[in-house]
Amino acid sequence: MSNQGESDGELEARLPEGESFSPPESFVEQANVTDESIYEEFEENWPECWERAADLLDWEESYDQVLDDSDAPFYEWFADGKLNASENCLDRHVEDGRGDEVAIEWVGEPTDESRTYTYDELLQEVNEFAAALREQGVEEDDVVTMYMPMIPELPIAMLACARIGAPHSVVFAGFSADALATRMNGADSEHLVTCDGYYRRGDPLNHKDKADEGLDGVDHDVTTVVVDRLGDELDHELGENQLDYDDLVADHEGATVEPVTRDAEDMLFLMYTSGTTGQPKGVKHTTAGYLSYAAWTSHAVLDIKPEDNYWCSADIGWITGHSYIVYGPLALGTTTVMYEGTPDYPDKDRMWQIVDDYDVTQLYTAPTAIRAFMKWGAEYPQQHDLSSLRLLGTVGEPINPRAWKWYYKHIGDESCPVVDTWWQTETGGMMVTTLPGIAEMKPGSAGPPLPGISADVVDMNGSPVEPGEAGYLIVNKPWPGMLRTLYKNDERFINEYWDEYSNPDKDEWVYFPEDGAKLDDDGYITVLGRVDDVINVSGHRLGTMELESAIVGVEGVAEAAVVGGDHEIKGEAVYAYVITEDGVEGGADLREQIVEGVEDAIGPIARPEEIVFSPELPKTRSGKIMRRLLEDIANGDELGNTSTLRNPEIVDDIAGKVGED
Ligand code: 6R9
Repeated sequence: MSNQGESDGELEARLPEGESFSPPESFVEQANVTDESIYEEFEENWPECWERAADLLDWEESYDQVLDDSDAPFYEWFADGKLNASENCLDRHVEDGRGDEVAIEWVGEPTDESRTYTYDELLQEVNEFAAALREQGVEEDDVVTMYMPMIPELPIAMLACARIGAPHSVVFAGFSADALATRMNGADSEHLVTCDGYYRRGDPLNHKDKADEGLDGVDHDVTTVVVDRLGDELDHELGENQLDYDDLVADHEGATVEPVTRDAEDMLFLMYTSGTTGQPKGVKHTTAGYLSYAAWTSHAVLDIKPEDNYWCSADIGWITGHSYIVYGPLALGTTTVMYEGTPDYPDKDRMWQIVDDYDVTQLYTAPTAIRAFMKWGAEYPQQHDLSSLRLLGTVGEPINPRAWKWYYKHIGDESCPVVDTWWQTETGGMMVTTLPGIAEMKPGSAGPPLPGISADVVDMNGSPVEPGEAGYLIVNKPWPGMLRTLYKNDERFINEYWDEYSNPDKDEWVYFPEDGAKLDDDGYITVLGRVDDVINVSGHRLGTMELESAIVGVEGVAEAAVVGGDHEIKGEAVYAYVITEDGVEGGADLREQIVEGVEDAIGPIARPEEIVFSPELPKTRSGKIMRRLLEDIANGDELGNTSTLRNPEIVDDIAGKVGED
């Protein structure tokens, strides 16, 4: 790579803040989208412009109308069109004669383990598993839950569900047994696909026990399929109503299942995400709107072409993995790389080893990972040939300019555009980012809204703010990939996303993503972070209410307040302020129990960075906990005015305890 001797300090001096970068010529020459007039074209032609996305799919029957807004905000897209998502991701590529091209390159955590699935092979296994699910009694519209790590059977199961019209609900494998039970109960899901275990930093990790524990908390009967990922490394037993994946697939060897004809607006999947209250939200995505939007953004932003070796390093248990490991890339017929393990196993160059081995052309990852790479040092990427890379992307949280520039230089060799993509579980796909073949890139600022997306930054009353001023991000026109509702909870759907800025009397509907943002003079949006009680830890959304209720559930805890504090690698980390019950000592034992309580309720990602015991929490006279103050304390910031507090004396006391343990 060039400029190897340059230190980060020198790089920063050369690339000062506020500077912008032009898309590299070599990239522009071959980009999928290069004509700037696309913005105008979409605006003038809205909503018909979205036919461009729909045209990326194969339809069994064409739709009558692009957008039906007669029952806003319950919008319908491409209504009355008919299609199948699995057919779009598999069969049509095989029919095009591309069956022997690679669909999935799976890289196991052990360095000697990998699997390659061509489109032919993937279609075959999806067919066999679809037949097995049917035989298990899975019917169209039954929700099938998947509680699986990054193994090929996860996308296979998702596509098998899509094939038979059964919506899936994937629960991140790192989530706890309780989290699994809550989601299965919430979705009335009677079917589960899980596995015995998987590798984490060289050790086999038992997953089946956690799944079984979760099943104990499910209030209805469930049939379970268990994938044997670890073989002899880990023994597991099958209980009642539990079947082995390999046996099932072998029983259906050679089976074919006709893809079920789905209506455009039929549910493709549910994905639970943390919200302001303790109960996670079941975000509902549909077949045509979601799939066309995932495919369109994969084409326009990730620049995916069939011959690419594209790699998104997210976990399929999150929306990023759904849209940009599975549905978008496979709909476009490319090769999608899937990695089981962590970036530092067996060593801190594993990611770059994979890029090198598989000639990865695009890499889509998270700022938290980039900050870790930065900390480990440029010598790790420098050990490998990364010249196959053509585009880099980030998602999940704001990226600081320093991390952006490091990524651009040390991974992209200053010859790959970096797309900083803002979007959410609810939006289905990317919303705000530069088009890599067109726009200038500004480190730290995601970019303008994509063509056809109408976003703005407003104040509390909904009036646009001046450039440079902080406000709230809003989206004031619908888009195909948007969530349709929260599962069986239309009322909460309206409350959570539409109440704040809409004007129902005038039939004006404004979507509120609950993020703060600012605009610059060129219309670029810098996303500042969540404005609700959600913490973004390593790009993962955690509700403070969920965390607090887990902590209060620990014996000896009377009250708890949780806030997000700045963290060098994770972006934000969990800070918990805890009041113990009378007579209970806040010490190492209780700390351990709290950590355990949080891991049991949510999962290890929610583990508190710091637990501070205090006799009281700072409260306003009306009794509200002053979270902002607790955030300042966590960050070691200067504390603002405390005169509105009922108990100002407590503040110094708490501040003195941070960093004590
Ligand atoms: C895709 C995904 C959504 C929240 C979102 C925002 C934050 C995502 C971002 C970003 C700044 C970016 N977020 N991308 N913030 N810049 N490029 O992450 O979905 O897990 O639902 O999280 O993540 O706060 O509201 P999800």
